[in-house]
Amino acid sequence: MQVMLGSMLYANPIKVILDTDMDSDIDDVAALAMLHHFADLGEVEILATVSCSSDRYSDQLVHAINTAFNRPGILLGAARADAPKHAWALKSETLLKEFPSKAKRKQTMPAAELYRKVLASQPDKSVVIISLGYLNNLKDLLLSSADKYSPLTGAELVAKKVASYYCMGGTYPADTQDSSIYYGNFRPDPASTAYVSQHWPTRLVFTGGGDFAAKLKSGNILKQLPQNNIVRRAYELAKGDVSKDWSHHSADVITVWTAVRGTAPYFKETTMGYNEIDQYGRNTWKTNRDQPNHSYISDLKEGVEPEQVIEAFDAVLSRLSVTGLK
Ligand SMILES: [Ca+2]
Repeated sequence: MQVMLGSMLYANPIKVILDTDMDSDIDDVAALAMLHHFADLGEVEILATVSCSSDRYSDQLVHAINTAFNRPGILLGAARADAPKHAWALKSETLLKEFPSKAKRKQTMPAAELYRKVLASQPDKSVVIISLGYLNNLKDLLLSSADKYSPLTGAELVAKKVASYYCMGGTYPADTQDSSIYYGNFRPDPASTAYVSQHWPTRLVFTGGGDFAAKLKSGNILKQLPQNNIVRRAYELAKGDVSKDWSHHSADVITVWTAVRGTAPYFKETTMGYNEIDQYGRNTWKTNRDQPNHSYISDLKEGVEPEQVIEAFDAVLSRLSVTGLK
């Protein structure tokens, strides 16, 4: 019933390509699962899923999650071997052992090539790109040349086919932390971060991490799901048994939510100014001039309490039990 209702409400699902560092943190798992749930509701069509991490399990785990949500055929893009990678809370190897994908993985393509193949096949100004990790693939895409898929350069192809790009990364109004920090989405590859930020030719909405994402902790509700749910298991492996608090920052969840459902009624979007990236990958939101395609989401609307947003996120996560079973 939900699916039918969703399909009726969303006659034109948003066409999404998701780019994720499925290597270190569990909010990527929740965010990809949320995107699948929105696809179940008819709100989005997932065109492709892309890994920006060189971690050996990253694209495999993306495929395993796609399979758990009954979409094993989604095209996969892989990062270059010299791409950044991290290890932290996400227990990829264990998850892949426990949730082996029965569906054979379609051949994984280099990310920039897959972007070109998919974008070239879509209507103009129709695709929303969501990145939840490093920006290496998107720099490669912008700098790509004409190929069998399109006579356009990467930048021209993006300008023609992409409607908006939602980028999880940075803290707002400025990242003032020490220059030696390597983690996060912007710091591991500062050159790609700066290039994409400066040269992206369509609307580019940044969504913030740091304190903003940390005050919107979601996921504790996953305890209510069956034990064979891959999202629940990812949180359990990272957080411990059910006596522990499983709530976790929602950085990537915020990006997927706002890219699909927009800012209303919870989030404030700041449009005046632009994001400047320094040599260490630190961002500063500058207001000495406006760059019309840049905006950021890193505040709640006046009067909105974090608990309201957490409740909305958890309501979606609690419904993942209808799919996502091994
Ligand atoms: Ca991420």
